[in-house]
Amino acid sequence: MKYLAICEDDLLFQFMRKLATRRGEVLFLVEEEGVARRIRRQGGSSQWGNLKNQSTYKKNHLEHISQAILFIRDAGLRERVYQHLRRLNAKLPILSLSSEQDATGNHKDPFLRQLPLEDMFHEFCAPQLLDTFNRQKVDRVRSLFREKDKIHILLQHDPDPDAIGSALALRELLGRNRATTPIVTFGGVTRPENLAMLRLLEIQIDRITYEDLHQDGARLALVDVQPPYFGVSLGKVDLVVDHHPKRIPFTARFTDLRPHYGATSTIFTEYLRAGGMEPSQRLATALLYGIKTDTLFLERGSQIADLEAFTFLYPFASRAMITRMERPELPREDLEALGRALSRLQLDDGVAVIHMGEVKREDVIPQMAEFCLQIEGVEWGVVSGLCGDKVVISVRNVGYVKSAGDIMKRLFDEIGSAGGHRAMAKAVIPLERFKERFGEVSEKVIREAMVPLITQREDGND
Ligand SMILES: [Mn+2]
Repeated sequence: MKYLAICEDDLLFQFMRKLATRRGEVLFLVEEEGVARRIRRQGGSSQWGNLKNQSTYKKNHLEHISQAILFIRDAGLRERVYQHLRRLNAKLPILSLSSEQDATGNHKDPFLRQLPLEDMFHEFCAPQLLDTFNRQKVDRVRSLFREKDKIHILLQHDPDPDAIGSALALRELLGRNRATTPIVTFGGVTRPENLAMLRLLEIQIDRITYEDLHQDGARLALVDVQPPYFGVSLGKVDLVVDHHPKRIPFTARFTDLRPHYGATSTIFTEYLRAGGMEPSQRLATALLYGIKTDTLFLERGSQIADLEAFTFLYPFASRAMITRMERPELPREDLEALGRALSRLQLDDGVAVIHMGEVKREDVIPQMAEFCLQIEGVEWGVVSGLCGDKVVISVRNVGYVKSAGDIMKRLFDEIGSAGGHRAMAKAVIPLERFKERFGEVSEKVIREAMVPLITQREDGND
């Protein structure tokens, strides 16, 4: 291989040093004699000449060159050099580094590759910068507390997997245990998936009262939440790590807010990596589940950072446990209601519609909609139920059909809140408003409203 490198100074030489100082491998063609000499002094081979003149290229016997690399900042000059090279050899492979996107004109040239410098930065420098940044954060977090301090890790009122995973990670990062660093909340975990998470991963969350927050000089750390959320003064706060935007000002000794991240667990995963720590299966599972639920499986507001954290955690985590968290046990009464509904289930064009009547727990409804997809011949599951004075409707489909979110928005957005995406959607409508529009809440009404929209062919004017 023989490379020709055309550039304005010796920066490219520094980048390619290892390759460039191997005898005869790379010839640097530059405009100034001084630069050419500098490259030669450092062990490279170089020529110099006016880059604008065709004769410069002829003189240097470029017919033996197998590839060319251009690093020329001036767009006009870059274009001219490119044209000269093409004239010499129509199929010479050329790599052009440049500071702009789409820099070397608009060539449909299969033998030209353009690489913007910002891509190089993104790929190679940005991760290093982030890692040292995280390393510094970890150092700071560890310096916040003294060994004898008790630390309360305070979560929101109904802690979710992202908060729980983050709390575990913080404890791990500090090398502490439950006795010295309990995870606390003023409320309690209610969602069945989250309760399953606590049970399966053997995580304890203690209920605390406002008065006990700083008992015996206990320190206070908040993850996945910020002090103003609580609506009362929390006293001195040592640490806040969160991915929600800062809407109301607050003070804490250490703050790391990254509103462009999909999950706080992503921040803690980066901390662990920067600290050179390999997560245990328990911790990796908790963090992975935190990222998964907060980003709706990396779909909602997720970032490359979330994806990278997810990829890092995946081999350490237990997939079986996550599956068990996602399919928690159901209340018997609700299952019985489902059984009755299933016994009279009728399918229209692959659409299963079930109205469960009053349900004990709202989350049973989406779980049932999910379950419908496992019934032979079902492509759409529509399940509704009454929760207090709200009508809740959940829709799931197999994914390669119409968008569930669009249909729900069209039908229910005016009278309640409705939305979702292609394969999963939800509507919550005040009972009164539902009755005003549809008369009553029944399987028949929901079927008649939804099935035509689902089964109607897309004819272009839709
Ligand atoms: Mn979160």
